Amino acid sequence: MQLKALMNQQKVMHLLPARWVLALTFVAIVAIGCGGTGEQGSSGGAATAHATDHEVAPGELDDYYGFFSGGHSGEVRVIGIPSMRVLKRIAVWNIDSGSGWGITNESRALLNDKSVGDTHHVHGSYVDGTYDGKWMFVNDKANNRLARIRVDIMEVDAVVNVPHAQGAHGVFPQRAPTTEWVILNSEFRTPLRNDGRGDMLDASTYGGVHTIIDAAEMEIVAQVTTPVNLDLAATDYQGKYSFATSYNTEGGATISEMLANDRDFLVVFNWERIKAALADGSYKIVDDIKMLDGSAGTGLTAYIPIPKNPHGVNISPDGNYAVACGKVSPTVSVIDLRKLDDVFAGNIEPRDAVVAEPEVGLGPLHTTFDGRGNAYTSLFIDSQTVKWNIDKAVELYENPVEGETAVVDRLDIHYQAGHIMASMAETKEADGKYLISLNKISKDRFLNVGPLKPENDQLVDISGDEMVLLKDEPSYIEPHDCIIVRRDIIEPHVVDRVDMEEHPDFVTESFVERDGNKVTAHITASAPVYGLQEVVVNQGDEVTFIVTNTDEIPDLAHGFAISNYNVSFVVGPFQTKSVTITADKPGMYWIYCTNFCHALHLEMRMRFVVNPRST
Ligand code: RUQ
Ligand code: CUA
Ligand code: CA
Repeated sequence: MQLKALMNQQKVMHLLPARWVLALTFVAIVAIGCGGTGEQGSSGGAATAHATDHEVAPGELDDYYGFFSGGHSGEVRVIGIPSMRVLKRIAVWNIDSGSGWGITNESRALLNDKSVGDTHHVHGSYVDGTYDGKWMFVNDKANNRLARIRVDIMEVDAVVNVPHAQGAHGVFPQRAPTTEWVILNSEFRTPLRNDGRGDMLDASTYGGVHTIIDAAEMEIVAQVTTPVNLDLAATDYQGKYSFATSYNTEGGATISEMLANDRDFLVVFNWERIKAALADGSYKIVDDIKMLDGSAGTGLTAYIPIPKNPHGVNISPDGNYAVACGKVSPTVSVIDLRKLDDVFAGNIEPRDAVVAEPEVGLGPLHTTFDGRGNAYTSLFIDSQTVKWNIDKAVELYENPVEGETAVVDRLDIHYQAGHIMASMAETKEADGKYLISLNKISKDRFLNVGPLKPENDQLVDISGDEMVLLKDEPSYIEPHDCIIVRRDIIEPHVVDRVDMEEHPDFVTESFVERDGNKVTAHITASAPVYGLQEVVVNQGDEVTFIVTNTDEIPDLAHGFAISNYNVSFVVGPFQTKSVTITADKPGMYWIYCTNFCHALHLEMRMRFVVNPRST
């Protein structure tokens, strides 16, 4: 192992619990023992000859949309690639004072009054193995939910709350023939009916949950339970199988327990058999949800042993292989999906589906693809992107040749890569142009902004034989993952205004109505005036403001903030949003437009008058 890798490892050691340090040191020793991981990382920046033109001049547009999860910021970001310009922040699980997400009635109904979330993985809906530009799906690991984003308006339109699951992490839509199902893994094993009964400290009773969600209805179809945990997720290109890595096959509740086994599992879920079990009623209904037992021997699942505490699982764009990263093993495991039918038929052992296990470096987490037969794996501990050839790895696994490796290039990254993603790599149209290494630590790459530093998303040109680092991009907490989608797939679907009638209470005439102590103000917003000049209510009234932006000009959004009443939201052209407050503070409060819309934007105001309760 190179010195740099060792140093990086030292740097990360103090971030990790002592027992993990021990385990990782063990892995490092093993790696040294078998002759290390080989080549030097290329410097990235030296070789520029084949760099594609990644500069996007002022006024020019990007070639790709990147959809990035925002980690515990709770949002999803839309980033132009290759410029890396942040184009939009889509509020998902967070409260956003800008858009009013989490403040309006419409968004609060979806969020169920929760205000935190942890987005890890964003994936688009598919037709025939490539994106159809309709939806994005994103998980919430903290509050165990799945959100659907409409690509046409880039806002969340549906949320599913997932019971029986904690650590709702890996998410993946069905890739073919179309996205009917979306699967969501629960990374944390829990008591399956977590209602406080039984010995809650007895981890042997816990299980993991593979939740199947109907993409169109956004309802839970079923949950398949496993004795092991289920971490990252993938689906195949045929609509036959879904996958989960499992690092806690020990059923442990502590780190040392979870690291006991040398091998854990890639768990495969057989959709045909799941559908058959649902059809013939072989499930239990728990809290209104159909729950299927996916333990070994039920036939619904296959458990493929792979080393050790595996993390990411990604499917090669030709649909032939699943690549699972070893995390605590310096290897990645390549599973030939064409052998899965034989595994389920009992013709071969699950482990026989593993057709390569190349040693790539320390801390392999995730893998992406260029569509030319190469895979790119992120190495957390080595702080590298390693490029390796899949066919070569399969060949060498069968016939090892002394001194030969499937690794073709290494690029040092800065620092500690988590996820990695190449352009269109999660589709059959992987084009091998750009790759983004989503690094956890930026260290000295940016101006110091205090104790909480940005992460570093690095853009890499992968169009040539050698990888070339193109740019560093600071990012706020904490993109785990992204997808990179060709512009021509997304752009035709994006609209400038919604259909006004989408909202049942859209406003074309402004007026106020009263029903007892409930007051509803229907208000149009059209630059530079609201449809009402004042709304007068009595202290204690429950007041609903429904605001429709009746301007149809693209770019012309209006805001609606109520002074001292903790209300602020924006409405895009033809959009309607509403908010309900209790008028508990007597006085006169200006309602004003927050979004600069007109030369007289500052004058776009109206008064909210709350008469004091007569005593
Ligand atoms: S998982 S890099 Cu959701 Cu690796 Cu974060
Ligand atoms: Cu409307 Cu500013
Ligand atoms: Ca383990």
